[in-house]
Order: sequence, then structure tokens, then C-alpha cells
Amino acid sequence: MDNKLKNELAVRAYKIRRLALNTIETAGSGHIGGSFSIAEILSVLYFCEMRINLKNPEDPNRDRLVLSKGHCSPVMYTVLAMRGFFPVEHLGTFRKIDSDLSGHVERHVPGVDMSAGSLGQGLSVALGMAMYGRSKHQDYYTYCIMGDGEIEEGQVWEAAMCAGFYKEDHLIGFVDNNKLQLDGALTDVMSPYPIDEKFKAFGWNVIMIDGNDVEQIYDAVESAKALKGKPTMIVAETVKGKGVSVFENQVRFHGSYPTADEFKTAYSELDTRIAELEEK
Ligand SMILES: Cc1ncc(C[n+]2csc(CCOP(=O)(O)OP(=O)(O)O)c2C)c(N)n1
Ligand SMILES: [Mg+2]
Repeated sequence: MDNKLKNELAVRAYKIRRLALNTIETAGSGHIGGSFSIAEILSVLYFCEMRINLKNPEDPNRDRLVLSKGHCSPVMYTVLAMRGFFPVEHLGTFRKIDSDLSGHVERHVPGVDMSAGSLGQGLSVALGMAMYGRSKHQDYYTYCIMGDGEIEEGQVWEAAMCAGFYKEDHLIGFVDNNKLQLDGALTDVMSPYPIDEKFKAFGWNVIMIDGNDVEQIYDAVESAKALKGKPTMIVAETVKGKGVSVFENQVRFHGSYPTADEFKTAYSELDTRIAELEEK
């Protein structure tokens, strides 16, 4: 990956965080922690890797993305708006009573491939999309992003077994391994570790990366695409609330609304980081 692209995607991730935070502030609620941990993953996918058709968002040949951790709608809707699926101003209606942009991702929004919010279902649906594509001799990829707490759900492992058995090599998953779930650490609530060995046991190619590093995300996706005969799970080690000191690794910021001071600190830190990256 050349340095220019690397920097563009890293800056983009921070701009995504800033606009997602602004969207949450306007709405008066929204999930910060899990939105911020996947900003780099979405930056690389939507601004570099995915085949997208803005003129026809439902293009049968498009790449699909299932955000199985559907509570992270603030970051998803922000990315879709920044990518051009709908006007950025529309984010101002997020979580308002008559808006199509609700607190969990919904299929009727342009660019959303699956309604989600009830955790644990996305990998099954993504697998179905991948199997359908293969049956129609189409070459699109289907991505699925799951939370690390989410993979405590049993249905995930049924889909994992099926994908491995059927060698669905156009299915690329991410586990957002931010180490926290709704009200505590994974290791205190119900540890899913070792995540890599579990997916390997179901026949997956597994790649472990720093999930807040755009180059590592890009390399992992490129190598997943090059591999034939196995689905790939990218276990992305991330920081929940990444990029803002008062949000990072704080269970409270799974879904709580920041104070006025915390918003001030957050915007200031994000602006500083954006300026630093843009100077590079
Ligand atoms: C089936 C189901 N059970 C419970 C919830 C409530 N819930 C919403 S988010 C969440 C925690 C998810 O943790 P994780 O997957 O680690 O998400 P992240 O850290 O990325 O926010 C829970 C339990 C839900 N949405 N769906
Ligand atoms: Mg988590």
C-alpha cells in the first residue's frame, strides 16, 4: 500500500469518528465505543476495497457488507453518507422519530445490506449472500463485521461450521476484538478466546491484525481475496472508543451519552489527530 493511500484512509477514519460523534451529539444518543473501534475497518472497506455502485446501490454485482453488530449504526450511516449513498446533512435526522436512520442499521437505508441489532445473526445472512453469489457465478465478496461479545451467540458457530464446510472463499469476516461488551470485559462475562483457534477448527483461514491500522486491514483483505477454498476471518484487535482519551477502553461508552466537557475533549483530540495526519 502506498503511503499516500495509507494516509488518506487513516485521515478518513478520524473524520468518520468526528462526524459520527457529531451525529450522536445531534441525536442525543448512540453507541460510541463500538462505532469508534471499527472506523479504520470501514474506511478501508468503503474507500478502497469494496465494489460499490452509487448509481445503483442494489447492483447485483456489488460487494455486500453486513454490519452484524447493528448497534454501531452511527459509524455505518456516517460512512455511507461520506461515501455518497445519501447526503451528509441527512445524518442530522439520526434517531429522530420520522427518520429512516434509526438506532440500529436498517436495510431500507441505501447501502445497508442487512437490518441488524439482534446480535449473532449477521454471519448466517452474509454466508447466504456468499452462497447465492457462487450459485449465480458472480464474483462479488460479502463482508461481515461482528463484535467480540457478539460471538458468544451460538448461531455464529453454526454459520462458521457451514461456511468452512462449503469453502465459501468469497466470505470475509471481521471480529472487532475490542475486549469489551455491553457491561464488562469479555474475559469476565463469557470469554470467547481463543477466537483464532475456534474459527480455524471450523475450517477458516484466520488472520490476526491490529484493527486500527489501515495498512494491516488492507493487507489482510488482499490476502483473503487471493486465497481460494476457505472463508477468511480477520480477528481485528482494536480499542473500544479508539481515538479519544476519555472514551478509550471505557465500558460506560458502550452506549452512554458524553457530558459537555467530554464532547469538548473529544472534538479537540479528534481535530488535533486529523491535523497531525494531514500534515504527514
Ligand atoms: C441477541 C442480543 N442480545 C443482547 C443484545 C444487547 N446488546 C447490544 S450491544 C451488546 C454488547 C455487544 O458487545 P460486542 O459484540 O463486543 O459489541 P461492541 O463492543 O463492538 O460494541 C449487547 C449485549 C442484542 N442487541 N442482541
Ligand atoms: Mg466488543
